[in-house]
Amino acid sequence: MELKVIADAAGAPGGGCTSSGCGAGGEKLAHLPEAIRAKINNHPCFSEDAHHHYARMHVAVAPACNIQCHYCNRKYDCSNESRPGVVSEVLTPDQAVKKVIAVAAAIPQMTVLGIAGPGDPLANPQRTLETFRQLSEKAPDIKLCVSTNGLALPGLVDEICKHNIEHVTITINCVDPDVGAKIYPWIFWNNRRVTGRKAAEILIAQQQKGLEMLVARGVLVKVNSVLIPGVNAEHLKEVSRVVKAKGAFLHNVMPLIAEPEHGTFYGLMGQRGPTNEELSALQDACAGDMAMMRHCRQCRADAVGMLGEDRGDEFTLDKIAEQEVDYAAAMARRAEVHAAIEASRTAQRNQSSETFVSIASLTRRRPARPEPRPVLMAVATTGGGLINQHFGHAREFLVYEASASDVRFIGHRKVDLYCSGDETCGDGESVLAKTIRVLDGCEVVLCSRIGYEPWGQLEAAGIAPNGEHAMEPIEDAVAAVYREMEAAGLLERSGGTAQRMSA
Ligand code: CLF
Ligand code: SF4
Repeated sequence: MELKVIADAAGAPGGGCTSSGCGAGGEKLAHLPEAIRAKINNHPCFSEDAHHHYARMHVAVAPACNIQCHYCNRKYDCSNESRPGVVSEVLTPDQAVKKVIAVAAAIPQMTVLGIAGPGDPLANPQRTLETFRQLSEKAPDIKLCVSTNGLALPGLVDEICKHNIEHVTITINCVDPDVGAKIYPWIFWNNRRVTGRKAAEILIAQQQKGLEMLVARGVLVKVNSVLIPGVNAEHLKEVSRVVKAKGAFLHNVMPLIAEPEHGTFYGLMGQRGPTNEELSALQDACAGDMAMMRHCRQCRADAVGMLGEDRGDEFTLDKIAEQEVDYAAAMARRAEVHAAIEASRTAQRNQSSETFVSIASLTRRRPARPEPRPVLMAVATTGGGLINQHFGHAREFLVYEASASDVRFIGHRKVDLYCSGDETCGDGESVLAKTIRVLDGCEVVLCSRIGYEPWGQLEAAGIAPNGEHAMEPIEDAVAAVYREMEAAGLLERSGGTAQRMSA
């Protein structure tokens, strides 16, 4: 079991998929045909609601790539939808299958196995397809998912369908070769290197052909696009229009990650990534009636766990080497866990539908008054769709917008962890200050508990801490706080200046 180490010791593992997921919550999927709902109901990337309940994992079996993107340095892994970093272990298909079985038994809510790098999965077709082939036989209850830059896709569509892969992500950053020439310096095509505009032209044609072929075969396709300010920002609206017209199911616009220390072309030349506001505005502009993924965590090519968490260290090859899993027993246990999750989701949905009626009635109660203004609220959660995390333990916050008509998931904000336990809760003010900056624009933060010190600093920054809705469903709690704010007269529009709930 020799491991191929592709990272230097200083680097952190990296990688991720090229998928574009959907931001649709469970209640927003009702219009979809049953067959599609069944495909996405427990896929944490293709359904925003599912990501509160189900986990995914990646196996890094694909080291090579057939193109070069200006935002990628594979020493630091595929940054097209991952944090810059490195994968610590490149696995053989046999090793990957063993790892998947071990994770599936230990984390029954893991429903999807994705292959997403660290290079391009379809530039390593034997390794990728052999992994899928074995898993479709040995673990038929796991959904299979692959992401690709699309160059080799048309030639492999039949193989993909043969292995029962129902979810494919294509990273499409442009449909115009002149834009593409600024993103891709070269591709490897027909045994030679092609550069410049010609390279982009070939890549775009292959991506579009692959998209059409997959859609024709009923495979759900998500398109990922990396938002590169000044390069393809405006152009992504056209990308969204084109891929939607061709039948893509979801579009995931992700922010460029470019830092000099990653050694990428963009990182070294100082190309910046987008701000939260730029990303959000473009996602809104691309949305139309196409589902947008807003919950992508740009995860690593060897990520394990719920989106936003990484439990890969628990399942390194040395730790699982001696494990023998009875997968039939594991599958039965997994089915029980999934049934319990579904029962809980149904209960939450039923409760939420009452909540949304209630929110909608805000304006109807007093028709003479102007509609209350929307409010951004940050939420600390470990999953399950509940407010169940201590403020100081949160590595990220989900951000929701509450308005008179609904509660809408907007995205997530990553922060540094500053609290290492009850004894230290409240220490580490500089990280707390950073956290408060990250939450800029939010007026409320909902969590299960919060220490005295951060409470005071949040209030001083105009963000109201709220621990009164611990263990409640997120959207219900956000709606309840919104109603409280409305009742307290805090939601009136006053010349565009928002009144804050706290000082
Ligand atoms: Fe992986 Fe991608 Fe499949 Fe998901 S990730 S191959 S679709 S199972 Fe998901 Fe991660 Fe974002 Fe990708 S959060 S980087 S969208
Ligand atoms: Fe890197 Fe992925 Fe681009 Fe290949 S497709 S160069 S692995 S970002």
